[in-house]
Amino acid sequence: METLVTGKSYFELVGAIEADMQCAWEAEGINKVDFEGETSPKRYVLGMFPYPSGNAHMGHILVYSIADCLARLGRFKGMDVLNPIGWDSFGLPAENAAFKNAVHPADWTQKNIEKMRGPQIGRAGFSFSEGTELDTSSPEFYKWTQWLFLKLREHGQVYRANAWVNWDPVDNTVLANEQVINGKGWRSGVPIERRQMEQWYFRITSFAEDLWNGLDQLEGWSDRAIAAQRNWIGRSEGCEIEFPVVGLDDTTVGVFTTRADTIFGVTSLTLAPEHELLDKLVSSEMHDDVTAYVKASILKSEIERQSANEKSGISIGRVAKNPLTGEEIPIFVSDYVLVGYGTGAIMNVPAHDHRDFEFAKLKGLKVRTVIMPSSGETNPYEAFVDDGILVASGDFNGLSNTAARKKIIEHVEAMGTGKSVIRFRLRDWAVSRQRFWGAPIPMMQHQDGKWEPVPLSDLPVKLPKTVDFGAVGGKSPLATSKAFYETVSPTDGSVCRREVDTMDTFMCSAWYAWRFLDVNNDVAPFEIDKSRRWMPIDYYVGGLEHANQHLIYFRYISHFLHSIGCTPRPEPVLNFLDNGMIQKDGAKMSKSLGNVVMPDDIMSRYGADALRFYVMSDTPYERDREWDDSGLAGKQRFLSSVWEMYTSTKEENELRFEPVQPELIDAWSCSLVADLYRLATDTEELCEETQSFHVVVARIHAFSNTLRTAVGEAGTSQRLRVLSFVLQNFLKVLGLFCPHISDRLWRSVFGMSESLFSQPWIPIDDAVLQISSPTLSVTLTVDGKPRRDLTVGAEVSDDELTSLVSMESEELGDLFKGRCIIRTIIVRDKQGLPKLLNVVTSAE
Ligand code: ANZ
Repeated sequence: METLVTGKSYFELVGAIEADMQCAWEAEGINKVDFEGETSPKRYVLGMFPYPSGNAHMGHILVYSIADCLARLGRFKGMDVLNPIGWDSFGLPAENAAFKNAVHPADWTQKNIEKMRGPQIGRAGFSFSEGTELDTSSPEFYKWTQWLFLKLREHGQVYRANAWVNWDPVDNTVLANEQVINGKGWRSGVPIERRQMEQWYFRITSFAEDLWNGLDQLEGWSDRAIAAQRNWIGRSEGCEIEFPVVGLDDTTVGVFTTRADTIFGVTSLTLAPEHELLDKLVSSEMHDDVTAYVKASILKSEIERQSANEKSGISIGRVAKNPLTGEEIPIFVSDYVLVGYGTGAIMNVPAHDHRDFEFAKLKGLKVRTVIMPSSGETNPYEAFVDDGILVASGDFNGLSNTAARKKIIEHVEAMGTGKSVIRFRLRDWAVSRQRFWGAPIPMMQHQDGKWEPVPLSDLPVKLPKTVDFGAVGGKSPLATSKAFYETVSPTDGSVCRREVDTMDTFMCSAWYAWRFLDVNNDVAPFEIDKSRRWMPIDYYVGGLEHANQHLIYFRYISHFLHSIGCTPRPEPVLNFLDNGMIQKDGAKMSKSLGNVVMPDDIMSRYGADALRFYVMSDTPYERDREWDDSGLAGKQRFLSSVWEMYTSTKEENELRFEPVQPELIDAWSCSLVADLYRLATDTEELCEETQSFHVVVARIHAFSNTLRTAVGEAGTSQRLRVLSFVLQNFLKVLGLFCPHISDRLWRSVFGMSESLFSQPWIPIDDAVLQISSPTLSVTLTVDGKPRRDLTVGAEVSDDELTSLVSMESEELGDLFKGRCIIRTIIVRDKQGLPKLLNVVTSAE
């Protein structure tokens, strides 16, 4: 391995180089993690773990390339780095395959894991931490998923309720709200139906305020990721107001409104079809019609109901009283009012709400303007939804509507007929799934209906080997296994029936990050000390496509674990890197479109390094990008040229020096080394701070040109030492993206016995940077008159430049004596470099 195979090109050698290096890394254990280490800072990098479908795709390569770059950089910098991989291996495809091909989901899953671990993802040479792999469908993992269920229960986070649920008629299971996208199942893509069922729920809403406030701390998250979270949580400040029902003294209809300022414009109330008061309130004349209406609407999905072009609804034959005006208003039922939000009833203000306006048109209801636009003109054909001044609103006339909102809430509170409330769109998390391939819910039911938890000592509740996967009709296949569900209570020995539903598989990914810290722990899910040291995750990488749902659950579990002292911070992720999609012909790669480019095919043709370098180049990681074979070939040619440069430049032994900074004997040496240092410091900043990996790739290309020139110019043995130092260290930057070729050259060209990846980062000497940092001359003008030429670094920022000219400046302060600086203007040349700094002043 020490010597180079000469006479062969990089193209011929790449397969052997990559296989060889991967063997060496494994044998040398370079990806070990020091979990206990206390002296070095830690870095936890995590690429979202894959579902083992057996088909890795380019998205995986991108995600793990990003994670790998940050992990390797951390290791170079002496950090203890954790960069684990696992398998999100519960879920429906395994179960469907089991049904179709008569193979057990466990076997199907294991086969796929092997494929992905080996030729698909493994082949790419990512530096996954040794000994940290996990598999969520293994009893060693799901035992602790069950433990978490019981912990949540112990802390009042779990309850059972009979509620309206989203039913996926193809996957035959309930879905959580987050798993319904545009009215369709997130996996099956078919329209969701509504059913009423008994389910286990997690009280995620009890953390709604925390999850909302936590968003302010997520400085390392993209705006779009935060916006998606905000949208899910959906915080609204408003109030609940009680409307007395005429003729029923003891009954009021409570509505939730964010617009108390419009209360004088209310012309009707509307209940959701599932509203609990409906039966009591409906008049006998309207009973049959209302029942028929309710029946039809509850089958529709929420999205269908909310997005229907035509509003529908009928009167329930009952009247309520506006608590502020005493006016009597009719009550309706309509399916655009949702049962799970607010109180499930609304006050209609047609003049100021679009949906209410449409509804009023449909029902011939009054439209009463109570907010006047500043133009003083109202449009009778649409609702006016902006701010304005109150009219027709009694004592509140003349107030701005925002001021009136506060006053009216105070007023209804004082009357005892309402209160201000904060409402969230977020609903509790329905976690029961009527499926086999998930973690069994560790609960059992007594014959009298009471539920009892499985004791911790009896975990895991294991999935049985044999069940009837063909069982349908909304029941879990576990209901066909007597051996599974028949049990006895550990408390009183009576016959019980185990819960046959399994947990939503999002539960596994909601806590897997902690298990990676301690995968072999068989007495606890993880040691709290490890969580204290390693959480939060420093860089979490993954696509946002389905991650929104995952991130809500992940954050919830993290907040919960924090509340019981198991993790150091409520928020689990410091920097979240949501990568864009790799597309082909403008569309997402998918089997049905026949445009899939398989990573394993590509790697066997071009090598892993070229593929990894390619997916990180040209486009910022967060943007979607178009797959281009020629770009990939270009990257391989580049690596080949680097290979040629290193292997054919000099006799091997002429470059074999220790990687310590040699004496910088002349300007040539100084400038070459300074260029390397600039590359190194910029690489750190570009990877860690701004995650501009594509810029680093461009810098690597540029630097290789600098190197090529230097190779031609170096002559003396002293310069050769400098060159060798730079060539060696450049491999560390290249190695973040292309580890195989880099380590191969490191060992073979320079005769190193230890891996490149066990070396420290480039030893930057600031003095060298300063001596040879390129400078610029910028002319300072004060009120149009040229005053000085300032010498500044070429990469000076606007802020740095303007901060040079302050009254306090020792050097320049005199120029501004008795004057005030009003403005500074920077004029740049065509290349964008600063040329003039104009300062405008006025007398003090
Ligand atoms: C009267 C009103 C007047 C309203 C007006 C709006 C404008 P966000 O901001 O999303 O929280 N609403 C309340 N509960 C509802 C339910 N269960 N289903 C459908 N709509 C419901 O929206 C709050 C507003 O949505 C509430 O304020 C209510 O309509 C409606 F000029 O009350 B509003």
